[in-house]
Parts: sequence; C-alpha cells; structure tokens
Amino acid sequence: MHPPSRQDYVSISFSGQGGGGYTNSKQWRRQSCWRKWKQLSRLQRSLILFILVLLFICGIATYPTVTEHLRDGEPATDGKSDLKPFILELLPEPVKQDQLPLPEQTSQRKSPNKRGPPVLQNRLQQKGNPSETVVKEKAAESKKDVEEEDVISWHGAVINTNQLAEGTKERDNKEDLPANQEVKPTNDSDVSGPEAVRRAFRHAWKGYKDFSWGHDELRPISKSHSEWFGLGLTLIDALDTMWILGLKEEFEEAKAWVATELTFDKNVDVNLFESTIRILGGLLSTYHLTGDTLFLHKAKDIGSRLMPAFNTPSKIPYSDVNIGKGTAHPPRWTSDSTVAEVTSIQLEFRELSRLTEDPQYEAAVAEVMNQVHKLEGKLDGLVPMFINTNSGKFTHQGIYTLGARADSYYEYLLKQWIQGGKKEDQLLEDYLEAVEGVKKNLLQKSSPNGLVFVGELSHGQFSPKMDHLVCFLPGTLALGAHHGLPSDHMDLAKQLMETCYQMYAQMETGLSPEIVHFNMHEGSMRDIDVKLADRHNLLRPETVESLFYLHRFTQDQKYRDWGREILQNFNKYTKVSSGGYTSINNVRDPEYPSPRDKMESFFLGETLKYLYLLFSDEPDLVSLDQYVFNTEAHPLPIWPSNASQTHTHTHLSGLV
Ligand code: DMJ
Repeated sequence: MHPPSRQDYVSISFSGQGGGGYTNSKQWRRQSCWRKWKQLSRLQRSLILFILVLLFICGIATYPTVTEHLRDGEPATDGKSDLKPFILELLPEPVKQDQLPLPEQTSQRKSPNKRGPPVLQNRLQQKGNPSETVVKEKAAESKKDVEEEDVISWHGAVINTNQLAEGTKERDNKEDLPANQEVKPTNDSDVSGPEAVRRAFRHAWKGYKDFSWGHDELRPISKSHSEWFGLGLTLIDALDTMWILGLKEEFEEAKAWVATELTFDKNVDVNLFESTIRILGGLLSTYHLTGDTLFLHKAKDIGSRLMPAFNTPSKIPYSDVNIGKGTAHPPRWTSDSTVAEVTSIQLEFRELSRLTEDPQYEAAVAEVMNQVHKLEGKLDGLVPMFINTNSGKFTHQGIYTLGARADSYYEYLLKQWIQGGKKEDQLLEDYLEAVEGVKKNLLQKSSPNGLVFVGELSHGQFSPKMDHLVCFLPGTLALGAHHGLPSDHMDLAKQLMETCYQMYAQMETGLSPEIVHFNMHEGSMRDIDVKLADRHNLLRPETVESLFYLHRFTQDQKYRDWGREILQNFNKYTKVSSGGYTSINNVRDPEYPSPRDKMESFFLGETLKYLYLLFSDEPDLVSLDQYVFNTEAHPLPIWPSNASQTHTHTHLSGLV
C-alpha cells in the first residue's frame, strides 16, 4: 500500500463538508452564516441592518471630496473609489527616469507636445469623465506621498532627497540653506519688467549649468538631468534668448560648448518636428542675430541629417530619424505622422535652403504642404490630427482641434506666407479658410461670464475642451491682422486673449492648467472646470507669447500687467531654490503645487523670451516687420525682396 498523496489527504479531510476543496469550504461557511442569520429574531436583524447603514452614512460624510461636491451642488462623481481607474485611463503612468528608453533606442518619450499614441491622447472620445471642482482630498494624498520623501523649502520648491544620489545627500543638506537664503521670493516681486525676466533666466540657467550642463533638460528637484536626444537641447533652445536678453557672459559659455562639444554624429533617434523647431530653428536664428557662421554650419549639419525622414512612399515624413545612421521610421505603434508635426517644419527648412542655396530642403517641405492642401477630409479648412506616411491621406478623421497635434499647422500657414513676402496665395487662402472654420465650428461662449473659447469637434459632437496650447491663437490672429488681414481677426484675438488670461487668473496658483473645460449651461456657477488629470503646468509659453503680440500691436498696458502676474506666479510656485524652475502637478493647490522635477527647454527658449519682449521698452526689439518667430520662438528673417541678402545680422542689446 502506498502512502496517501497530498491530494488524497485534502480530498478526504474536506469530503464531509460537501464535496471537498477550497471552494466548497467557502460555500459551507456561507451556508452556515445564512443559517445563523435566519435564526436571529426580526428585531435583531433590523438592528444589525440599521447599524450597517449608519456606518455607511458616517463613512460618506467624512469623505471630503464627495461632500465638497455635494456642497457645490455637483454630482459626486469623482469619489475616491473610482478616481484611480479614471486617472489611469487618462494618463500613462508617469515615466520614471530610469525606465525611459535610452536615446539610442528611440525618440518617442512622453513629449510635452503630446505626440504619443492616439489612444492616450483622444480625450474627446472618453465619456463621463467627472469634472474636477475641489480636489483637496487627492492633493492631500499626493502631498502625503511625497512628504515622506521630500523636504519642502519654500513656496512649493522641494528638495527631493529620495532622488538624490547617495553621495550628494550630505553636500546638498549643507548647501541648501545658503541657496534658499539667496533666493528671496519678495525680491522677485520687487523687480518688474525686463530686469525681472533677466533675473529669472539667470536663475534657470544656474540650475541648468550646475546640474545638467550639456544635457537635454534640467531636473531641478533632484539636481540632475534628463536626456531626450542627448544633444544639449536646453542650451541650444536658449542661445538666442541669451542674445536678446543681453546676457553676454552666459551666451559666450554656451557658444563655446556648441563650438567644442556639440556633435550630431551620434547614433540617436530624434523626433523630426521637435529637433527642427528647437535645434535647427535655434541655430538658424542665432546665426541671424549674431552673424556667427558657427551656428549656420551646425544648422546645415543637423538639417541634412534630418532629410532621411522624407524618404517615405508618400513623401509625408516619418516622425523619427536616426541622425547618425541616416535612417528614419514612424513610431512603433503606427505608420501615421502627426499633422502639426509634418506641417510645422517649413519655416526652418525653407530658410536653410535660402541660406545654403541648396533647394532640396525647401522642396521636401513644400511637397508636404502641397499634398495637405489638396487632401480630402478637412472641415471648412480645419485638418484632422493624423496623416499616413504610406498613403499620404488623413487618418482618424472626424476630430478637429486647435490644440495638440493640429495647432501649429494653422500657425505655419500664416507664418510661411509672411516669411515669403506675402506672395504665396495658397498658404493665405488655407489660413483664411481655417480661421472661418474655427469661427463656424469651434467658437463658443462660456457661462456665466461669456468668455469666448475654442472647443473641439468629434464626429459632429462639440466638446468645450481647450488645451493651453490653443493660446498661441490670439497672437497668431493678431499677427495676421498686423500684416493686413481682416480687422475682425484682431477683435477675436483680443477676446481669446482675455480667455487665456482667465485660464491663469481663475486658478488658485494663478497658473493655467494644461487643459480646461468651459461651462456652457445657463446658470453655471463658474466658467472654467479642470479635470483631475489636467491640473499640471509645464511652464508653457503660449499665453505669454500671445500677450507679447497683443501688447506690441495695441500698446495696451493691461497685457503687460497680466504678463507680470504670470511671471510672479511662476516665481512663486515653480522656482526651485537651488536653481531652475520646475513644472508642477497641481495648479489648484497653492499650498502644495507638487513639483514634477522637469524644466522643459521651451521655458528658456520661449516663455522667458516672450516675457522679456513683452516688458522691454526697446522700440521694436526683434521687429515683427523683419522677423517671423518659429513655433519655438526662434526669430527667422522675413525674406527681403532682394534675394542675395542671406542674413540679417542684427546687433541687439549692445552685444557685438
Ligand atoms: C513648444 O515646443 C512649441 O511651442 C510647440 O509648438 C508647442 N509646444 C511647445 C510649448 O508648449
């Protein structure tokens, strides 16, 4: 006889309770509970039920998020239990730095321009998302999470001790105190105008120099850096800003790095659009401002290395290029490119052709514009968000937005027309038609205060959602009016400018979230709602960019006042004591805006540059009759009618 196996033993020991096994034991327990429940008197049962109901009500009453909704008269839809799945559905998990793919592997990081897989981006199609009203519960939760690891210095600036390398902990503890004392928030509001911007730039630059010199982006909280392309992105993006701000010393050290360290002969994947607007655009504009051919040579080098992107069946470029290998490819998940990306590289490539007298660059980007011009699938001049690199046709049709993935298509229609001396009628016609398309399909007014806003359309259904990215539009409309387009464009620009300002002013920190939703129902209590997943601020430039244009053309002081408020709030909530500024997670919580530990290169390339130009009294500093800014705020010359003049070497702010 063999000894009983483990299985035999289990089956024997449970067989008396109805068949054996874990499931049956559970069944047996349930039956016995039910029997006991039945044995209770009616009074006893009622008493137990009453206590359970009481406990449930107490639980609800002590849960602040829900009760605050009730107090506001809003449906309690963002209760804690369904919050997590809601956030997870909208946002990919924040990518930890050490989980990021190496630059050699891909350029497809989580881009601040939201060029990720469409499924993550198309919020229009997500039904039933609860609006955020008061979100203190969630903020408190995240605050608690981070507090366990961080030491708060002041006004939301946080030293994240957990993220520091072991070796640097001691040093930081000793050095933080003087750094904190050095930066006094009250002083920032004492200084206003261009000097305040110079000061902000120096502070941002200090962080970049100390902790991320030669790398792509500063991570100011952890005093480290992040790499996207591994090409010194912030340094290149900031070159012409330093020149315009008259920061000679900083400019010279950055130039020395470009001369001795910057090489594009690297096995890295870069995103065609991002590297065109930031690197090619930055180098070209610095060449024009300084006349230094170092920058032109570098521009030509990167420009020619980006050309393989256009080797596609349709000639609509791929999103990614390996600038070392000379190969290009679409993102991993699709053969589509983003419409804004393929139609917002034209200013730079056209200028490169003019300077080098090599027509290949201009020809490649003109082909894209000609194809997009003829494509079916537009709605009154409005374009879908995706285009296929094989067929050359629009995909994911039926969704129209002036925000992510479409925004700078409209901007570059107008700006190419201006760049080329207002001769290319097709560009102008497409732009004018699109502005009418916006008015007809996307423009609405909010309730109760009638803010004019640009919403989105999804398969005929209007959504009152507006990205902060859309705030480029007031500036672009005003620029068009300045160059002779209908004056009602200027009227609309002013109305939208007010709305973009309100997106800041109505938040508790005075800083705009990434996305807002406008209320349109009569009797609404407030104009603007913000969803939980949209409360972050990435130090974006679009609103201050438009303020610059509006002030330049109207000289209305209020635009400077609004810009000053915004700068003060950047200083208050995003400035990190040891150097740099950080994007934040929650513009609705002034107590704890929750730093994200990233200073995007466009903060130096765009945001601070436009603020400086807004405040500067230097007449026509970077004249809008001589220059057109690319979508990353790099000024490129408007082509003179005399084609032999190839650069507009301008000595600005006393720099030679
Ligand atoms: C920048 O890279 C450019 O302005 C782009 O057109 C949009 N996004 C960022 C800034 O928000």
